[in-house]
Amino acid sequence: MSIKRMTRRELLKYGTLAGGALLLPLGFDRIGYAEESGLTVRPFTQQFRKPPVLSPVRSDATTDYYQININKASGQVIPGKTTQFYSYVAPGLQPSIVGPTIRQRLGRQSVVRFINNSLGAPTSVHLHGMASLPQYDGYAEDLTPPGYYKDYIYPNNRAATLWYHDHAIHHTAENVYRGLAGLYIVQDDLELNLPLPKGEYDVPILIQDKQFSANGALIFDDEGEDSQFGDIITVNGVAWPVMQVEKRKYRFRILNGSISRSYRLSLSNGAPFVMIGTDAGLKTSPTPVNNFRIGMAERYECVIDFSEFPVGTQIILQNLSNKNNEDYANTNKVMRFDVVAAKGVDNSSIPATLRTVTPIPASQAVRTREFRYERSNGLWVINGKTWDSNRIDANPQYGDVEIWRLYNNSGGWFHPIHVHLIDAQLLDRNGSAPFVYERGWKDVFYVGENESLRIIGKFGPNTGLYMSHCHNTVHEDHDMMNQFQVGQGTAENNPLSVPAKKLPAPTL
Ligand SMILES: [Cu+2]
Repeated sequence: MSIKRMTRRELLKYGTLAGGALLLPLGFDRIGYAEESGLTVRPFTQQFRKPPVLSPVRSDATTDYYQININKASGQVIPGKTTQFYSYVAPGLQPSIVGPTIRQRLGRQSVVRFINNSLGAPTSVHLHGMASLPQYDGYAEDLTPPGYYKDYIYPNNRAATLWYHDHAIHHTAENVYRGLAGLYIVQDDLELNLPLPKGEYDVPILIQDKQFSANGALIFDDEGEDSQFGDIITVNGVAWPVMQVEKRKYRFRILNGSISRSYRLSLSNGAPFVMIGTDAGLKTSPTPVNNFRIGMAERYECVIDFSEFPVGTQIILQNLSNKNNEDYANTNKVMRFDVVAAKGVDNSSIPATLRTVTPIPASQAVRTREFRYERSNGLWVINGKTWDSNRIDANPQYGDVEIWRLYNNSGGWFHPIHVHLIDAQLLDRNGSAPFVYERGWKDVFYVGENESLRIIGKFGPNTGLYMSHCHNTVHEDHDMMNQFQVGQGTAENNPLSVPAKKLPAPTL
């Protein structure tokens, strides 16, 4: 821990003990790393950008083949500074702290070759939200060392906003933080035939908080395996960008790709978000809200209608913050929308019915399991246990519907819990109905302070071993992760059955 860091930690402690920010400089709740190191980063000075869409290397009747190199690289994340980061990058693309977006159609297969070229550390790639076979799910111990590659096969069996990110055992947080994350969007005919905003008006927003030293170096500091909070908010790899939006409707796919920070998003002019989707795709019907909470790895989709605002209006996407996040001077801001004239007529609309999400009644469950997420003796544990790849913590049979009760008895932390493989639904939180925007298919559930959630899901469509963990990836790494096995474990569904291969790779 650096002396600077200690200074900051002492300030945090002092601020808490003294009852708040009054002792700190005006307008500063806490001293962020940038301010402490003398780095000035002003919000809303950089242009918004979308990550580039990755083209396949080749395609055949059923499958699109992609190739992504995992490298160390550098580029501009904050104005005027060069930052070293990790990068998912492909030939012809500029290396970025956010990977390229893969866009796919339901039913087509993807083969994505991830090549660990020069990272200097082993990797594993998880496509979050995809029902991949265990050997392609990014199992934490299915590592690709430097000088190796692995071809991941994805069935594209759900139309949703997914993301691919590193999942290497004990190093997920740092690898994701340094840049190993990208969006993966699957669309089906049903969705494409809806009159929702499309094409350039369908925009991904990947939010991550980071911290930098004065020379622009990325600082990873998990505060003693607790959490990694940054004082600088990036969107698609750019600090506090400004996006020119036409006077019309936009669809946004919002992903919280942060390590430990959750957000409560709102618009500075009070305009609503019309919520249309959850982690695993469209909801049954749109619901307007003035703000919503998004935990790490959660995805929410919404439509914002800018047609009601005059050209020149500036609207800040704000973060109202949630409990147990470290707030700094500008972590209450995410990005800004500047309204410009529409280029044409907006023919898009938000239909009253998006798709059918049939609720699973609790009565369908064949059993209930309980998982307690706790801090114990300096470790993050589930039911008192840390990760052990030799232990199976639950063994639902193929097709079983189960209720999982997720407990967080602490007031000091929140835990967004991710269950691999399945999509599930939130039945209730502390006995109350879920928030309207959570009502749909999800794979991450925000287990807040002193909360008990009941989620319900059907185990399939694959058998084998899968992980479940807190998506505060610092917690996950140390070691709030366990695993379940659907049905029988076989040689075929073993997550270690298709190991990475040594380079050079044959032509894809
Ligand atoms: Cu956690």
